[in-house]
Amino acid sequence: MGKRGQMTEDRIYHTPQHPVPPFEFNAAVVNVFEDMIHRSVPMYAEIIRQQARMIQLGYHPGTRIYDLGCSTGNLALALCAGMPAGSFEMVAVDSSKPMLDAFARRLAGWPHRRQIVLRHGDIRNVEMANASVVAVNFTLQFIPPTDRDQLVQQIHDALVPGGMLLFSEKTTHADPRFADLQTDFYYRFKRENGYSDLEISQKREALENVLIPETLHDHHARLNRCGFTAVDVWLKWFNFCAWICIK
Ligand code: GEK
Repeated sequence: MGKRGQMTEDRIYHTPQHPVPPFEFNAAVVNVFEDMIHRSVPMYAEIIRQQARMIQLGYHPGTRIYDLGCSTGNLALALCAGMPAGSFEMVAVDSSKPMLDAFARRLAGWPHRRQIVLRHGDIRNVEMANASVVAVNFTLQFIPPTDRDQLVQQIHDALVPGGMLLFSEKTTHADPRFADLQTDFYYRFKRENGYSDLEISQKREALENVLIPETLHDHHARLNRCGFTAVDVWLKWFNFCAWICIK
């Protein structure tokens, strides 16, 4: 990951917009993505760092790692930093071309670049097989809820026995007392990271009906329905949650 000091600052919602358009992963977002994700996702760097370690433990030579909704490749670059060139194969998928272009530019300097295939497309249509690890970080939340079961089933079916799904999401809570507390602490986090109330409220409006969070209960029920028998929350920060699931 690049140094945060060198990142372009996210000022997308800095000035009033009427109306606020629905959020998209376009070139303007990609340009500020590093800054945006670190200032908007609590524990993001920790999630990527520990996932890279879990992948080092769980990866079997001859199998593949998939990163679905890979954005600009932070997980892949953490793996490059931790695993020797030639020691793993990864397929990284994203539907945003500007994200993949940025990923390709970052990868160019690494000796690992030929073992990471960047695929432009919708993760609902990607053919997957022989996976020892599938990572889906903060991306299932952008898939229409009615399509989520089928995608998680495809992931399960693509994993080899004992394979891992590493999964992170923004969640919600069925009990409004906890839901409100989580939202309150999340907005405090964003304010502490320099976002104004205007930026917070315009981003919330932009994500309405675009990012659709589910409860932990919904996620666990789906993971079980799709055949994952071992599911553990390894990190939770209010409404942000990261799981490890084993086939
Ligand atoms: C990270 N995992 O840095 N098919 C493919 N890609 C999609 C789809 C789809 N249907 N929908 C959204 N995306 C990353 C962070 S960001 C999360 C993930 C965030 C892509 C979208 O283009 C974007 O790159 C990514 O999923 C979500 O660890 O920015 O909040």
